[in-house]
Amino acid sequence: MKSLNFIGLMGGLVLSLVCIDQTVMAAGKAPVYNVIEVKDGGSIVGTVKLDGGAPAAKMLKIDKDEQVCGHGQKASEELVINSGNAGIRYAVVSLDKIEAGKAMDTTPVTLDQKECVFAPHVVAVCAGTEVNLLNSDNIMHNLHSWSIRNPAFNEGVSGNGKMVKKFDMPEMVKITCDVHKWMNSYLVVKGNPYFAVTDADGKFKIDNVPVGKYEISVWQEKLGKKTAEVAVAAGGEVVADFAYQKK
Ligand SMILES: [Cu+2]
Repeated sequence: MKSLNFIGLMGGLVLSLVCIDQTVMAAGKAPVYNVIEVKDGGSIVGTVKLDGGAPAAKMLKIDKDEQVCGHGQKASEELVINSGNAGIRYAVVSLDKIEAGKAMDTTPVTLDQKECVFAPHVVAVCAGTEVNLLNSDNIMHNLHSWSIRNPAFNEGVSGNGKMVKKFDMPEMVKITCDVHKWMNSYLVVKGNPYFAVTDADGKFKIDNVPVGKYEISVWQEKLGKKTAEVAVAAGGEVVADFAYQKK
């Protein structure tokens, strides 16, 4: 019986490994993207809002390195709502299925750790971009990337130090500081250049889109994903607004 149990266990393990492998493979199925000259492309603009009133910001308890991080509490940036127009900041709007268009912009970007907060809270880049990971504080921070398709790292970064990492694979990467448990951010790596992170008014613009119909998606870390259809006309500007409902 023992050996049968053992065989059963091994079989289960093999099955689990196969399942994990298939999950990774499925996640790795990014559409191929071809760079073409975009003639008379159009733009997509819009606002991402929260209907039903803004909830009070979640407060983060600061209980370490208070001389740098501040005393008491900080407002979480997991859901930042503009009190004027209900716009949501740090939502990522993208055309994930587009197969051809403008060139990828791989200009390096910066993700800072400042006063014990990641700044900005959400960064979106094209695959192949180098990210300058700064520590602008004079205390030790850590950079822990919860990545699967890109090489994961979990390294300390000394006060006023810097680390450079390149992200070659499309993936949503949560990045945390394991020294200060309230610190987190999202680095969104995309396989094409048609994306934008909403600004403080919840607004976005995606430009130089080839004429055609597309699926457009928005992702927000607390509210999830929404998808719509959009038709881009030559030289035109089409509006794609999104509204989440307050939970
Ligand atoms: Cu930290």
